[in-house]
Amino acid sequence: MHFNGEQQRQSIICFLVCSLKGFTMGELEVEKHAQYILSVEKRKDDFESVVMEHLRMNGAYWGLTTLDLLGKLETVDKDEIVSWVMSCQHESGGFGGNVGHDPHILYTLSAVQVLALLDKLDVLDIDKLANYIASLQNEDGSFSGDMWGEVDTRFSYIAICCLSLLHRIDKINVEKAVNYVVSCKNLDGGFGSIPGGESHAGQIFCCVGALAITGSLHHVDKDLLGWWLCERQVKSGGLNGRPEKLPDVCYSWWVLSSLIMIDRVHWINKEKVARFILDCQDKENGGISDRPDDAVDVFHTYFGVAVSDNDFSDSCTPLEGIHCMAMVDPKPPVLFYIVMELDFHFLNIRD
Ligand code: 3PZ
Ligand code: ZN
Repeated sequence: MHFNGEQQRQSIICFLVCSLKGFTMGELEVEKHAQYILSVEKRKDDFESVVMEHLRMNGAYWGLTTLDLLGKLETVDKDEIVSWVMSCQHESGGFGGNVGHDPHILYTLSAVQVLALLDKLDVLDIDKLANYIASLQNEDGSFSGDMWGEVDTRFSYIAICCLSLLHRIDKINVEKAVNYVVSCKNLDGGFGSIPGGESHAGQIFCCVGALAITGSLHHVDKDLLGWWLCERQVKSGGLNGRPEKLPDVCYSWWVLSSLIMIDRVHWINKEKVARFILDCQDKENGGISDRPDDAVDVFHTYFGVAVSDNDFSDSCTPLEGIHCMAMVDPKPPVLFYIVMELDFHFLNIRD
């Protein structure tokens, strides 16, 4: 499906109006969640921060993206963040999770996302970074996470997403990359981490995302996969990642964004998902947990806010419309890219 500029603009306006409608419902504790994120950043040496020490780059991405979604990005010192991010870059071109840590593709994507979010991609030596990512592609098209070689379709998505943000997708063998992801497709319509690996919502998000970016969604059996994904919704309204598992806020994201990419998100009860997420808020101190009454963390706060932002849009369906433009020239307007990291970053509204 193709949309002209006007339809594209209308989808976006519709989407924005819907998001605002969601916020004026006054149920998502916008102020408190922003305060929570800012407080985590300040408490550098308590337990939570020590656990997160080795993945501070991911944490920075989750936290900053949440602040941006909540309209509070102005409260941070952008130059300080940029210089910290750059101090995590290794001579190979890849980024570590913190200063002095070994580079890994997991942290490299977060670093690129943070810089894109702050509109500072120009501080990067883009070709050096793109060459680092390309060096992680294996002969069979798969990607390793770092020089030690663990292979996983998550890394295929990360590599493809990163290179697409950097406009350097041509640095890898896209055809082989796509074929490898397709070789991880299962009979249930889902995808695993390696060929024959069990289907899992997080892994499905990565594989469908990689195929969406490369314009290869025709490899997905949309009805079969859509059915499997819809079955992830449990009685409480929350979504799980695999059959028989408990619901978890972060799976709302993996499942819903996968459904959006295959145009089947209307198959799910979005109001019930929203209700579940709202029930996971710490209404006193801010933050969102994996399920009601658990401890909050930055990761689930990010996914909870991201899904709320998109899915309070109840009867309105601009998301699918926007996704249909996935194959348009991938120049990310950062605003949309952060709202929905995968689906909107292809949009080119700069005419
Ligand atoms: C969490 N990681 O391996 S982790 C993560 N999980 O680095 C971050 N839902 O214990 C936070 N589970 C919390 N703040 C959890 C990121 C995991 C995902 C664990 C989790 C989430 C249920 C059990 C893997 C992108 C990047 C990484 C992941 C997924 C997607 C943990 C446990 C694991 C990890 C970190 C902390 C507090 C936060
Ligand atoms: Zn979770």
